[in-house]
Amino acid sequence: MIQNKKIALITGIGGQDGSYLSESLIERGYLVRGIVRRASHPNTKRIDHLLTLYPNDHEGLNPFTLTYGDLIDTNSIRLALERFKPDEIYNLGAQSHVGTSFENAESTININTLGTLRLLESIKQMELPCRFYQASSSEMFGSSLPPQNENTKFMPQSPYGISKVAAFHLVRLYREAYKIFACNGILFNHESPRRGLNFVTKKITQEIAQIVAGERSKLILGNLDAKRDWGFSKEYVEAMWMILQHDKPDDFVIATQETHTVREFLEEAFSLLDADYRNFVETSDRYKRPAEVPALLGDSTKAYTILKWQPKTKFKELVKMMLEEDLKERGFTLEQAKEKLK
Ligand code: NAP
Ligand code: G4F
Repeated sequence: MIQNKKIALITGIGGQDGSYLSESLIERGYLVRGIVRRASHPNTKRIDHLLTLYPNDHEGLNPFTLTYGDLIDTNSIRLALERFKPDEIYNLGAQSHVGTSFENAESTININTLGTLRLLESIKQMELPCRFYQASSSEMFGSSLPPQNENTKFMPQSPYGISKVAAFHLVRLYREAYKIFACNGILFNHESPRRGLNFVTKKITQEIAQIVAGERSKLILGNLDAKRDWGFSKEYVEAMWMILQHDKPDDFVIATQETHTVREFLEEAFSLLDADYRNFVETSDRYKRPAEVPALLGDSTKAYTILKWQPKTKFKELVKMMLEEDLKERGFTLEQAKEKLK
């Protein structure tokens, strides 16, 4: 805490959620500090507007400051904790792509599980009086039947899911054994115009915009029958903050309580352009996974009852928001795009 200003440290600050959470915490008067990995090509596109507003040339009361670090590098984590002495830590850094985790299982577990352990151990050893948020995931429920809530059994179906289950239990253990204020937010899928390009929602809306712009003719996808509970990232990061403001550390499911197939996402997106997705979409085994999570549908009654958190943006609005944004980037409105696909 500096002059009554809370300090929040975010790992994965350059990701989809990290960027929205930074904006939200700065608005609340926090001093936001972030860990980014050194990259050969800039990986800060989603937070460049904040870097422009708050140049990284001084620290003190600067609302936004970054440092290089890596969840696989214990020393870099210790250094960041010693330098910033955060009141709240949001551990959002992860190898977050489920499909990639089948090919990069070892690094996924190193970053997602051991990275969480490195943070918790550092907090414990340094006796840092901070609150800790862990980005747990509905992917942990795997093949457990919907609806899923805090009492549903974890049956993970990917190295990513397993990495997050192990991290979930580390958080629970450090809470119980060492009295660290550590919480899990079990978030169901959440999307936005800032979503990474190789997640299915963004892939669909971006590639439709490319079709409209004449840059491609087809969209190639994997399993169209998987069901997901898709919400809006900007609203989900508010839940992260609320979880850490609660009077006791606990775990919460965050979801819209609606589920749709990938096919329904396609139907909705193409119907906004008066088009039939079947004329533009092909499937390929290349995008299918060795094991799949068939259906996710969250029951977030606990978050609603205790935190009073509830989502505003539902499926249709989310699809429209993402599609309009991708079309806009290419200079098209929905009406102009409709004409192009006729
Ligand atoms: P994202 O856009 O993929 O962001 C992940 C961030 O983690 C990126 O900034 C990435 O940096 C960073 N990162 C990766 N490896 C790292 C390492 N070794 N050290 C430090 N940082 C590292 O993911 P997101 O959608 O914002 O999700 C945020 C968190 O919530 C993740 O932990 C994810 O697993 C979890 N989650 C997401 C969802 C969802 O639907 N979005 C649902 C449940 C849980 P680079 O740019 O350098 O790669
Ligand atoms: O968009 P996805 O890659 O998200 P997935 O696997 O559900 O994981 C996301 O949500 C988790 C929460 O449950 C997070 F923890 C995780 O970090 C990530 O944010 O895939 C959604 C569905 C899957 O069933 C996948 O098989 O879409 C299916 N799919 C079909 N074709 C595709 C594709 N997924 C991708 N990425 N690319 C395709 O071409």
